[in-house]
This record gives sequence, structure tokens and C-alpha cells, in this order.
Amino acid sequence: MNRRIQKLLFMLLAGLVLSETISHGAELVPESADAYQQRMEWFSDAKFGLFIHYGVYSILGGEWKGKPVQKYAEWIQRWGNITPDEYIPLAGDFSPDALNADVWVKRAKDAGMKYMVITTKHHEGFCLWDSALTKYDIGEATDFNRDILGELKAACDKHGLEFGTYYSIIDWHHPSQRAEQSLNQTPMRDKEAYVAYMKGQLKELIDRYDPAIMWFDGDWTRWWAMEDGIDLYNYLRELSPDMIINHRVAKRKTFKLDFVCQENKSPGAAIESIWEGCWTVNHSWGYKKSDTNWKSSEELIQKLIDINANGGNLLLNVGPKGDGSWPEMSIRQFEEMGEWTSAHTEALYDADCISFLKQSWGRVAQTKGSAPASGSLFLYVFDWPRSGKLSLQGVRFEQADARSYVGEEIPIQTTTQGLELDLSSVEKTSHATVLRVNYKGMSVQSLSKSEYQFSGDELVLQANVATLNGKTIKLEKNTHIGFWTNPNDTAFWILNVPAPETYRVKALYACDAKYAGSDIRLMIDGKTLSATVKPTKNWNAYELLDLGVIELNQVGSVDCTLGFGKTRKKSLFNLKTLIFQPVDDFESSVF
Ligand code: FHN
Repeated sequence: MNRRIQKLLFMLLAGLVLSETISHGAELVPESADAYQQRMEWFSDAKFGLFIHYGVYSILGGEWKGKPVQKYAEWIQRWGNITPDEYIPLAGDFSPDALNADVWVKRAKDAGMKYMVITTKHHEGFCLWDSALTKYDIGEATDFNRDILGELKAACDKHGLEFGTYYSIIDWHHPSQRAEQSLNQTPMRDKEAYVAYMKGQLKELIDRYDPAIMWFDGDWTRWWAMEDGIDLYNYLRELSPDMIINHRVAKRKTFKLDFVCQENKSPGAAIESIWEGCWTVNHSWGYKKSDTNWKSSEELIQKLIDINANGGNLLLNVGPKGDGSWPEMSIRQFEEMGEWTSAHTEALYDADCISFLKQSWGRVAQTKGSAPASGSLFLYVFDWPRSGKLSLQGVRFEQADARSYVGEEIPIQTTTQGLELDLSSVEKTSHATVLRVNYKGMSVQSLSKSEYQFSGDELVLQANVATLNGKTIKLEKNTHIGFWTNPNDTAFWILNVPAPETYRVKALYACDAKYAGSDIRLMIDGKTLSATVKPTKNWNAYELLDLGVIELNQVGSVDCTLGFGKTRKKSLFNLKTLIFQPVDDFESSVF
């Protein structure tokens, strides 16, 4: 059994998960640890899934009246200030004639995916199935007479994928929330009626399509409380006892069952829940013509390995065009991912998280069934060592041998650090080379204490993804930004905000006493945070510097620029990471 499941089971048995939930005034239906484990088993082994954002917004492709609208395309109604009178009739143009469910699902299967989740109703409120509870759906608001969810479910059954349905708690179309002029406010006028509507629709989805996952979103809205989520969770568990529900059914910051979703971010370590990372292949979730911010296949493959090595599944998104065809780039990304995954099925599906083994050159996992007494490790090499010698650090073996993925022996040497593999005769594979180490008697040599223990809820900006502007500033050893000496030097990131929230911002930095004392200034979304750099022991001793609290009240991307403030010493600091920790007692004032 995988370590994170063991831990979660322990928590369940100890009543920890339950007591946390009960303190919010509602009680979860009881479920034994064994039953929970069984229900989650396929999901824990799945590793890779397909996310589809598809709705009326897909027709617009992120443009309104001929002009691109900022941010996520599925939010166009809001960011384009489109009134309901203008938006609702657009559904009449929804005619996905090019949607071929078999082709969609086959693409996912060939990429290595084991499940899919499709937006059956996103925030816009349009339903992709013919619901008896609204006319704003594919059955009545369009002339398109196909049951696309039924077709996708059948294609998933045929190709052996699990079928999941996304359902937004926020609904900009339902009369309880519809705003008259714009969407700057989404009030709640009749919660009882809306909850009954949701329950009725969710029952329809379950009765018709028997989804393996019910994937919620929009839980941050002020009128949706923890007890509402628990009540809905219980209702669904009764309707479909084997179905898996994501934690956004309640309040994502507190509720951890059945699994936790990390959006466009990776925790960088295993977390104490079963989890999934959902990621876009460019920037927007819904199809956006102007969004050319495509991730490379290498980035996507390494993301999959990274998430899996930390015990999560990758749910990778595609935003099909209005007619149901996929953007060419997504098709190519999927094909290229499939080339790697089909050549490495064992390294993908037979691997378990062993996240204490952190290596600078890539990731490590263990084969299922491995134990400290004997087993084997997969090494996923992202950065090929220039010396040709790969150092596996922090671990000792009584006996070990190393092999290439196809079984050729690799010379090894035991060092004070761990094991050194001589890769001179090993052929490099594009995107990530997989090696194996078979061992007897593995012991962890040193658990190097990291400067910051991530809880998994933070947003993180790493040094190596910053755009650096200025004369002297540069990225050193791929780990930190240094040589920050010129007053105009700045680091720039785009931060993805998954839900409106207040964050405490901290910098993981080092600064020798001789240089400390500059002011730093962080500009985010038109707001500014500042702090004065305090000395740390030396240039390599990293500590946390508190920059204060900031409210980010919109979903999507915001610009972050970091540089010198008023007071300037010879150097600013060395910076590894900017960490955004959600502040607990925040309630969104926008939604
Ligand atoms: O607002 C949505 C967004 O449009 C998208 O659906 C993502 C996917 O996880 N979820 C929300 C933001 O958290």
C-alpha cells in the first residue's frame, strides 16, 4: 500500500478527518478505512487523466465583438461584461458537428490517460445534457440533437477509461444568481431552490451517465458553506456509493475528501491526502484563439512525472473549439506525450511515490511492492549530468545494481553521498530518461531538512521560472536568483490564482550581513507589498521573509514583479521562492 494512503487511513481510523468536518456543524456519512481505500483504488493507480472545458464559451474562442477578452475564455461572460440578454442566445449557435467522442477518448487513451472529466455545467450555467430542470441546455437551447455526454461515456467504456463529470456550484444563469446587468455581483436570492436544482441535476447525471467522478468547482462563493458541501457529499454518496467526489464539493481549504485538487501548481512534495493536479496545456481552460502560451511536450511529461512522484494524478486540460474539434497544438502535445508514456508504461503505472528522495537532476519513484528490505527504484533523469556521472543522494544500499530502462547494466559506485551511476554508455531519451536501481537493504542516509515544509495549499513562484530583467541579475544553479545588484533589476512571474483568496506572501531568501538592508518591493495586480531584507547567516543560509498580506480577488493570471524598493544596498538578496500562503479567515468580497 502506498504511503500516503496508509497515512490517510491512519487519520481516518483516528477520527481526525471526521472530527475536523464535524466541527463545522455537519456529519459525514460513516465509511470504513477499507471501504474508502477500495473506492479510491482505481483513482490512486490512474496517474493521468483528461480534463475537458467545453460550453457556449467555446464558440466565442475568447473573443467578443471581434476583440480578445482578457483572462480565461470560460469567464468571458464576466470579463467581457456580456449581459445575460446578449449571452443567453449564443447557445443557439452551439453545434459541435465535429465532435467525435471516439476520437476524443482514443486521443486520451493513446496519451496514456485512464480517465476523463468534462464540464457538464461550468459557471455560465449551460448544461451539456438535456436536463428536465432547465431549458438552458443542449436539448432545448440548441438545434443540436445528440447526447454528447452519452457518446463520451460510451467511448470511455469502449476504451477502458473512467468517465467523470464536472459541475459548477456557481451558476451565472440560474435565477437565484443571475445578475441583471453584469456579472460583477453574483448574489444568492433563493438558496433552497438552487440547492434543490443542483441536487436534481446531479441525480440526472448519475442516473444517466453513472460517472465515476463528480468533480465540483466554484466552492469559494460566499453563500456556499462547509455544511452545504457536507450535505451534498452525503447525498451523492447515497445515490452513487462508489462514485469519487473532489474536495471542492465543500470548502476546498478545509475539506480533504475524497481527494484534493491542486490547480496549475505542484506542491513539490507528497501531501497528506489523495490528490490530483489539474493543469492547462496553454493558459486558458476554455478554447481561446489568442492563447498561444503552449507548454512544450517536455514540460508536460516532466510535470506528469513530478506529480506522480509526489503521489498525485495529472488531470490535463483541453479546450475544444466550438465545433468540437481540438486545437492542432493540443493534438500534437497529446501525441508526443503518448510516444513517451507508451514506451515507459512500467515507469508510469507501476511506480509508487517515495517523495523523501529528492534529487536535483529529476525525480525518483519506487516500483509497487518495494520495501526497505528489497525492491527497485525508477530514476527519471530530466537534466543529464555534464560529467556523465549521476549521483543518487541521501540513500544507502546493502546491495544494488543499476540498469537502463531496457535492461543494460550501468556501472555504479558507492560514495559518501549515496550511489554514483556511470551513464557514459546509456542512451538519452527525449524529455526524461528512465533508469532502474534494484536493491537490497535500503536506508535513508540523511533527510535533508528543507527550509520550508509545504502544506500543499500554497501558490509558489520558483526562481527558475522567473523572467529576469536587468544588467546583473541572473539565475544561479537553476535554484535561486542572484547577482541582484543593479537598482533596476527585476524578476517577473505570471501567477495563476485558482480561487479568490487572501494570501500571506513570504520570500525564501538568503543575504549576507554585509549586504542586507535593502527594501524589496513586490507589485501584484496593481498592489504593492514591501519589506526590508534582514541578514541571514550567509549567502547559502535561506530563511523566510514576511512581505505581508494581499487580497487576490479574481480567478486567473496576475502579473508579479519583484525588485528594489526605496532603500538600496549593494545587493538585494538571493531568492529561491515566493510563497503565497492562504490566510484562513478570508471570505471573498467579490462573489
Ligand atoms: O473558475 C474555474 C476555472 O474556470 C476552471 O474551471 C478551473 C479548473 O480547475 N477552476 C476554477 C478556478 O478554480
